[in-house]
Amino acid sequence: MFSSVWKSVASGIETQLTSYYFRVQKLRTVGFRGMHSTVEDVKLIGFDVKILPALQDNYMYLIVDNKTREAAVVDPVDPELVIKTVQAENLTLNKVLTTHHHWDHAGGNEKLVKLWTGGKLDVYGGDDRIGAMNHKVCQDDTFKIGDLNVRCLSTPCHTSGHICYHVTTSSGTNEGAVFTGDTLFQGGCGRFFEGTAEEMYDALCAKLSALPDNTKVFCGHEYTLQNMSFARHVEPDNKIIQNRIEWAKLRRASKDPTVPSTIGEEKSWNPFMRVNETTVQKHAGGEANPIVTMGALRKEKDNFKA
Ligand code: GBP
Ligand code: ZN
Repeated sequence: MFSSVWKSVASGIETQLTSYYFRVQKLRTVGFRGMHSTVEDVKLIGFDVKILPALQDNYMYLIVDNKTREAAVVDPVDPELVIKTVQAENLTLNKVLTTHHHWDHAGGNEKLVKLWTGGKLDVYGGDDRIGAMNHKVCQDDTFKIGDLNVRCLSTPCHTSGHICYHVTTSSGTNEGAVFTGDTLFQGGCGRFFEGTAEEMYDALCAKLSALPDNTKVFCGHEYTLQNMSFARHVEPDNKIIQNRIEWAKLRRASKDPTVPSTIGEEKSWNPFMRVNETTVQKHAGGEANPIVTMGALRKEKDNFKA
C-alpha cells in the first residue's frame, strides 16, 4: 500500500520532470523571441532542409547539400537568425533564393548581404524589385547548390516575377523539394495580386503538378489550418482533408510546422490544384471549366472566414 502510493507520487514527479524537460527543450528551439514555430530539420536523400520561422507566419529555409556542406537560403527576411544558424551548423552559405519581391520574403536580402562576411553571395530572383539581386532567372534556368541541382519555375500571378525553385540530387532518386513561396501553400494558393486565373492554373496544374508526386513542398507561410478549412468547405466529403485538419491541429498545438507536404498530397486535398475535379467545379458554380473554377475559388477564398 505504502509502496504503491510512493510509486504513484514518484511517477507524478517523473511526469512533471519529463514535461518540464520538454518545455525547456521547446523553449530552446523556439527561442526567446516568440517564434511562431519550432526550428525543424527535414532530411531528404542527399540534402537537409532546415525550417526557420520568421515574422508572424513566414518560413525561411536553409537548403544544405550533405556532400559539400554548401548551403542556400530561401527568402531570408530575418538575416540574423539565418547567420546564427549557418554559423552554429558550420555551413558554407553562398546563395540566396528569392521567391518574390514582397517585403516579407525579399525584405532581408540587402541586410544579409551587408552583414555577411563569409564571401560572395549569389542572389537569385525573377523580379527587378528584389533587393540585392545579382542573378535574374527565368523558366528552366538551372544552377547548383554544391552537388544539388536547382531548376527555376516561372509562376507569375501572386506577383508577376514569382519564381519557384525545384531542388534535386544527381543520384537518380526522384525525391526532391520545391520551394513555392506564395504561389502554392499547403491546401491553398497565393492571392492573385498581379496575375490571372489562367496563370495560376498554369503554375499549379501544369508546372507544379508535373513534378514527381513525392516532391516535398516547402511554402512561404504557415497557413495550413486556414487553407484546409476552406478546402473542407469546398469538398465536405473529402476524408483526406478531414484527416489532415486533425493532424495539423495537433502539430500547431505544439508549435510544430505543418510543412512540408508533397505534390501528391496537394493534388489530393488542395482545391486550387483540383479544379479539374467535378466536385470542385460543381462547388464553384457548375461550369466544367478549370480556369473559370480557379477564378471563382480564388474570389470565394478572398472573403472566406475560417
Ligand atoms: C491568412 O492568414 O490566411 N488569408 C491570409 C491573410 C500572402 S502574404 C494574409 C494574406 O492575404 N496573405 C497573402 C496571401 O496570398 N494569402 C493567401 C490567401 O489568403 O488565401 N503580403 O505579405 C502577402 O503576399 C504582401 C506583402 C502583400 C506586400 C502585398 C504586398 Br505589396
Ligand atoms: Zn507575397
